Amino acid sequence: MPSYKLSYFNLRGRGEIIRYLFAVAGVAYEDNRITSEEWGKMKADGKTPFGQLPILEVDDKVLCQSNAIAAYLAREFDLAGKTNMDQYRISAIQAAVGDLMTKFVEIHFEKDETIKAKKQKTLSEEFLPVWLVAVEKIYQEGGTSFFAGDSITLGDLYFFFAGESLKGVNEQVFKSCPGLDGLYNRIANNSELKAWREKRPKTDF
Ligand SMILES: N[C@@H](CCC(=O)N[C@@H](CS)C(=O)NCC(=O)O)C(=O)O
Repeated sequence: MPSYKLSYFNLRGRGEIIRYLFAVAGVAYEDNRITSEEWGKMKADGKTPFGQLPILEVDDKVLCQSNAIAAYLAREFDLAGKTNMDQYRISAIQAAVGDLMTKFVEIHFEKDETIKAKKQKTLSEEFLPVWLVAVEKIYQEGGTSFFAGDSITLGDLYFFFAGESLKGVNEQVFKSCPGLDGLYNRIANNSELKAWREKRPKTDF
């Protein structure tokens, strides 16, 4: 087994999907949480290919881009689905979650309170209802207990990551999507993921 060192900020953010993979696979890694002072120096040193985090050091190789790192680890840990169609389904969920997170981040950093409220309203009344129906449909079409087969994969972890944020705003968010509601609870009950969520550092996002 190679040595793994994940460097990211003390946030869930773009690093958490990688931490979920290590947790579910039961693989040891260094969870290196960088302070803003350390980041200034690290960025200047040019160790990160895009001048951004996360990066994952696998022995002496530096991997970058969170989704690429997640896909790499999922394949290493047999959490990447079995078929081409499984991989499509995982990619579709990853992209859908990416779209949702982009909206969240945009709203979070909006300084004008009127624009912020307007963006929030558009998200909850227009974007999210369409998103939920589409994700529920992708799940139901699979006809299995997880997004891509009958065991947990990277697709489920992306969905769960988004679900945690959505539930932080509205605990009942999946009420009208019975498939997603059951799926969320099934993933939440994964014992390794549960253990990680209980012990991880508490951060706002
Ligand atoms: N596409 C990249 C985006 C990475 C990214 O935006 N990283 C942010 C934190 S979430 C960052 O490093 N910000 C600090 C900076 O740019 O100086 C990925 O998914 O890894």
